[in-house]
Amino acid sequence: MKLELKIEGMTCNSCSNAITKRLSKFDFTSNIHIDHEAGTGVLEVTDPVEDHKEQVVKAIEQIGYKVVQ
Ligand SMILES: [Cu+2]
Repeated sequence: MKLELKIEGMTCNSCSNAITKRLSKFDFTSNIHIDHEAGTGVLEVTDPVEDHKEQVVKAIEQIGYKVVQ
């Protein structure tokens, strides 16, 4: 399922790259597109979606960015 997140705190390419790299480590994510200019993150996660979404949000926040709904 496709997740669309609003992410605060990204200022440049290395921010979006850091998030992409972190989320790629999960085996349930794919097609990760993080855009620092738009402040968005779009990716696919497998079931169970709610659990995986929670892990994605937690991982983004652990590296210093904030997910707003
Ligand atoms: Cu940056």
